[in-house]
Amino acid sequence: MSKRVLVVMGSDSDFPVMESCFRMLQDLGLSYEAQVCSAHRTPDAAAELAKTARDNGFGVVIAAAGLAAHLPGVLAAYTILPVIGVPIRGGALNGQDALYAIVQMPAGIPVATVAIDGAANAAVLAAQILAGADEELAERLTKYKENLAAAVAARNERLQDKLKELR
Ligand code: RP5
Repeated sequence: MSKRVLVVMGSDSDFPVMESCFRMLQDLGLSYEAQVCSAHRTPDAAAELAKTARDNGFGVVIAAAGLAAHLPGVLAAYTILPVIGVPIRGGALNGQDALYAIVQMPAGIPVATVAIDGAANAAVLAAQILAGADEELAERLTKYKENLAAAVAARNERLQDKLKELR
């Protein structure tokens, strides 16, 4: 049994993007808890969540935020758990502000940053981290990657069929 995943979102307005993260966590058989908590609007609560995460049985933190997205970095400042940051698209800069805010962490406090709106990949990365101590999860991940490869093979076959029709 893997440790749980703590998912923290800067706002419930991040949910439409983060839905694919929750689905992927479920598909990979991981248990998770999710909270809305803001580095700017509720800084004390954010610190407390991160400080207590390890003792509460979490093995990885996923943090999603948009705009001046300091939430993942602030959580990372208060825990030794790996923190995965998800920059959320939006605002005048379309998520580039969130990407830079999350990825450009100072030495010693890393945040593993996925693509803008890369919510599903955050779940896969969390699973890959936890799979180091969970052989059943490692097998589920291996199967997941095999399915990805099979889907590419199927796409290639479809391409070859289309090319035959052109000739
Ligand atoms: C960030 O500001 C949140 O993560 C969200 O992406 C963005 C806007 O938040 P709301 O104004 O919708 O609450 O902190």
